[in-house]
Amino acid sequence: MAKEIAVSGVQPSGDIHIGNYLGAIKQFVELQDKYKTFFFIVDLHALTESPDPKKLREQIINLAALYLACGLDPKKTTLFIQSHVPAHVELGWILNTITPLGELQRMTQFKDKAEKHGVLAGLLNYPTLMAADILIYNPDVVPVGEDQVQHLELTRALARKFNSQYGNTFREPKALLRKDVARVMGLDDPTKKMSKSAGPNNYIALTDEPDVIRKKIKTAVTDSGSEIKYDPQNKAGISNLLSIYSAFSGESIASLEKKYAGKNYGIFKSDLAELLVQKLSHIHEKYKSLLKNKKSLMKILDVGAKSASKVAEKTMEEVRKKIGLI
Ligand code: AQP
Repeated sequence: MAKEIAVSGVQPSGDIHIGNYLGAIKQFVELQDKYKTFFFIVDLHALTESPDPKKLREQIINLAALYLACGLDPKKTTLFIQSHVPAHVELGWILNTITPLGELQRMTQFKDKAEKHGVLAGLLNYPTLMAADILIYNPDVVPVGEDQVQHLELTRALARKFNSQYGNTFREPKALLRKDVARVMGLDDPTKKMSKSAGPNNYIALTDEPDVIRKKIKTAVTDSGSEIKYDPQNKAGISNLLSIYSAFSGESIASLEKKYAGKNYGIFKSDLAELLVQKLSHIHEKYKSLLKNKKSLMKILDVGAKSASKVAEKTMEEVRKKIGLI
């Protein structure tokens, strides 16, 4: 039987953090053995945040190295840069023509980011390009963090609409969420999700040096109490740190609560920092070594783009026929 298909990506829009890792990249690595996988560097989406061109180029290569350092294997997965498969943009445009404006305007990410960057058409149309990124590979599942579920719902709605207007073409892919940590919260504001664009004190980057990790965990916001207890409503900060601890150690939250009963925040935070230093050091070392050979990274991405293009072109042939372009 043919393997099911999984598709997803990460934007090269800044330091990749433990939220991106736990919500997305860790799942990518787990899925590459079971599924036929397409994972990419979402560079066209990163343009919606007006990046410095030189920095963007660097972040694209850095993300490629990080994907590999986290355990993605180009022999098992198709790894590529979104803009190297131009069919994504063509399908994105076609999907724009069946997307109600109101649907785009009500997206939470658009509303949040429009406040920061002003109302740019690219920000508004982000979800239709994302729908194209996904549907062009006709996947069964899309591993994402919880923040992307709304966009995935729109993707499913667009697949349905296209199918009913032009005949059955796309599958409706399901979001694949991690049950334990679908949403990692910001260290400096645990009421909002951890985010690259929220500034370095908000997140632990996968490439942070040990002392930076220790300092960030030490200064992470906690509530005024002293009990190490999971209670996201009343103790958002400590609950977030417990979730992170549990995700990286594999220990349940209940057993961590027991382990730290009667101990203070300082001891808990110091143990968490050492855990993160230890778990991330392997990724960081591998990342630094991979970056020494950028040519070889680009080669992997080129091979990936060629292989992704074949699948994407096949879908586009069918789409062009269905809508009357050919
Ligand atoms: N805080 C989070 N918790 C769990 N998962 C998260 N993801 C992002 N933040 C968290 C997941 O990471 C994947 C890649 O995200 P992205 O780079 O495409 O963009 P994003 O969701 O907008 O991530 P950021 O970090 O907030 O970036 P900026 O600040 O540039 O917008 C997605 O699967 C996402 O769910």
